[in-house]
Amino acid sequence: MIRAKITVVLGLAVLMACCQKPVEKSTNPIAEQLESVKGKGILFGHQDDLAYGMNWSYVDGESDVKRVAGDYPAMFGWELGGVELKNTHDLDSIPFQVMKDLVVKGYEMGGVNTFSWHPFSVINGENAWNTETDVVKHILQNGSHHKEFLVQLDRVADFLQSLKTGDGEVVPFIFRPWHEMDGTWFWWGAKNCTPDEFKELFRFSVDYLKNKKGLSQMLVAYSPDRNFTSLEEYLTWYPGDDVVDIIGMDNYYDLKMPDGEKEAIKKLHILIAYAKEKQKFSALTETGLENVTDSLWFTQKLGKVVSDSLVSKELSYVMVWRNDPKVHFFFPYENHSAATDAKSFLDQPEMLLLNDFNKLKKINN
Ligand code: BMA
Repeated sequence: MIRAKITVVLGLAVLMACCQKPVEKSTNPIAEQLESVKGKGILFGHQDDLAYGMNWSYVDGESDVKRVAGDYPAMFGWELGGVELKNTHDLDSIPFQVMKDLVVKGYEMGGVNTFSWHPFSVINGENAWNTETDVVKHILQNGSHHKEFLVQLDRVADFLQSLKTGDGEVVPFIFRPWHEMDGTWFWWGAKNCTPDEFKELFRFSVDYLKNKKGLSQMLVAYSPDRNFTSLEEYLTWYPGDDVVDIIGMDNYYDLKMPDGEKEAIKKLHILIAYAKEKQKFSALTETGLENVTDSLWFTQKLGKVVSDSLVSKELSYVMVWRNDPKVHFFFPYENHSAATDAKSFLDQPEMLLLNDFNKLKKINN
């Protein structure tokens, strides 16, 4: 009798396990791809890569990464700042119409697109770096400027919804809002809001875009800067497992300090452990050495980080910032003193450029 009961209970348990809805992340095409290459390599990403570089802008097929390393990055980063004002160009002068085409192109080539957003404030109209006025508490649901904020989100949604191929196929993407909140340089940063206000802002934004605007093709990344030494500190601003897919960190600072790669690795281990526990992805969402002033930075700093045994097994991607000749650059251009080293870094077995990524995806399918 007891044995029969046990058999029934076990049978039910097996049945329930089989019929459980798969976790949402495995239904997102990017999640599937990241899952399929996990442990086989880390995607290399570059902000604005297909739009402009150090000696060119808006030339079809160009890419500073390709010029130096022979192939495109596997991830393309883009900036949405300005779309919330209905500007025709983003903060960094890319026409949104052109960005749209390049995002679709990146997708059709097999790459992953990720978006950052440095929105202008609805309170004083100033840019993301203006911290004179508190904004966050005023744009939350009961705040004085919530309606204005909804207009901003609507415009973000309009743009993201418009990302479709010529055949009308929806382009999946990663959205990485409200980044570096543990720093004090953005109006959503640690100087201008409390962790609770921040979490509410993050949760509201994701819920609105996903559920009100139907952007289910979106994965969401949480990426504080490197100001933490424990999981508890890392999670200070964490808005919740239900709204985050990618456990990220931006880190420029550690990687310019002597031995700083060890610090960066320790922090990535914190992210990785949490991501594993929660079945999420982990990423170094932004890094780089401004103007690549150390010609061995790629192999000696970033290269050491990605070849750490746990990092190489678990991390999904690493992205460096943009190459703008008028402001700064984070990937060497042809004949730059760091170009050979950057290529060596990208030749490391851990690193995936677009062709590597596409081949791995084929093998796994
Ligand atoms: C910063 C700089 C700025 C740029 C901003 C948003 O790090 O590159 O020039 O406007 O990112 O992309």
